[in-house]
Amino acid sequence: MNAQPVIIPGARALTRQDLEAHWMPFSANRNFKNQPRLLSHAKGVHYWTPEGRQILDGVAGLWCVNAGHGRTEISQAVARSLEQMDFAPPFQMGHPMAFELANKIVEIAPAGMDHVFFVNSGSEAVESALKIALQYHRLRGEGTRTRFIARERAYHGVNFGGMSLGGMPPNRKAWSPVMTPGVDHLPHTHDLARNAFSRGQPEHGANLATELERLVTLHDASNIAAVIVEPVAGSTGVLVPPKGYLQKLREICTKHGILLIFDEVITGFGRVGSPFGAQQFEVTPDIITMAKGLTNGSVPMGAVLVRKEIYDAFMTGPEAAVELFHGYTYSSHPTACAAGLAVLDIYQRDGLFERVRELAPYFEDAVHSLKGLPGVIDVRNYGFMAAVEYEPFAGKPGARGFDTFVRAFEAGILVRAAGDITALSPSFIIEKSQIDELVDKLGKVIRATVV
Ligand code: PXG
Repeated sequence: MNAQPVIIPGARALTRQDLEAHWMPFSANRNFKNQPRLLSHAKGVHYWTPEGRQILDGVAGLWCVNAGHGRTEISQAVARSLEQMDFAPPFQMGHPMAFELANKIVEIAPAGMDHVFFVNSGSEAVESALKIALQYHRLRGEGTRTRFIARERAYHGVNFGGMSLGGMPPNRKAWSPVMTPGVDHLPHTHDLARNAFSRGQPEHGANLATELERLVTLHDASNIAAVIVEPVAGSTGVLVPPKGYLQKLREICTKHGILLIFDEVITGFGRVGSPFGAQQFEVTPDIITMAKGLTNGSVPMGAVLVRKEIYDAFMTGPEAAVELFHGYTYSSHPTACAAGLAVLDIYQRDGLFERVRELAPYFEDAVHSLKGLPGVIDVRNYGFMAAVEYEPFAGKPGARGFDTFVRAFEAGILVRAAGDITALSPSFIIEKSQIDELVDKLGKVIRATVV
């Protein structure tokens, strides 16, 4: 699995000019193009640069390559599927793999959540979930339920709905005038004063969920469609839910007829040790959004999983009428379905979600060994998610996190910067010795930081 890939001899190196046309997403374009960090091959838990330098992947690509890179079962399934049928129209037509994959997802889903709507990304999953929530209420004669409640420090993708629900200030700042109206934010749960260096779920903060009661009193439940949260907030630096917090949210939503949406784009497919965070935290939402690990990052795909009652509410009216005016050209694309089916097989056959549960305590001990290093103000973790938070450089928020990320790459490890936080989220096939290597190299980078 960790065999050296072939470095193509004589491959032309890209010049600065070659890098110009591609406007890179969520990237410091000029900084990158002046000092590029290119990847050309991947296998197992490693990437290689075009020059042949090996990089230990500490973030499963971008929280998505849960089963490790270069799985031939996936590439073969994708190749077969492309040969057999490159595309099938998803509207008013179907192909068997889409139904098979939906069934496979339902098999590992929380009980009672049994219908799947396919999309092509996490952002699209969120937009679709919001539309489904709005129309669900309308179909049941509760069309006044149009407001959404999200949370500070949330990330729900980049489209208009998800961006409006998100709680990342830079994302909100640029497009402030076009934010979806009728959105409120619960407080985030990050509490360094009381919870720093928590292992697993923090002790303090369940009461923050009762802020939802305040918003219900303010707006009246009859105006609120849904609450959306990531069970563990990922992009803003691994914010683990305090003990009892998600349960409280569920209770309040149920009491007021508000739908609870879990955005499991990161926490889905084993990252927290169960198929979904819903099972791990023993809280069943009404809707789950997913993407990333669904295809092991190999082919873009996302999905929305809903409770039976929600699907059933749509299955009324004339049988020949379209129930939900929503979908994408590439919803349930055969290539993505083939990848998804192969990936779910791997997760099951190799017991990869169980492996996360087994190795999580080892991973926890390893990351917490960074406590006490200069500038480290918190270490936190859950399942195969962890974060190390730093005292920011004076007057330069985010600079320390980015500097750590760049020097980590130079040291041979891929980590993710989220402000002044380093996030780790390895593939589930990582070995103990590789966890040691990852944390050891990160520790050396942290020690070498020049403040
Ligand atoms: N919801 C959640 C919870 C996510 O983490 C999205 C929605 C959007 O998914 P797409 O597929 O549209 O990107 C995400 C994506 C990071 C990082 O650095 C995380 C994501 C994307 C890019 C960077 O943590 N998560």
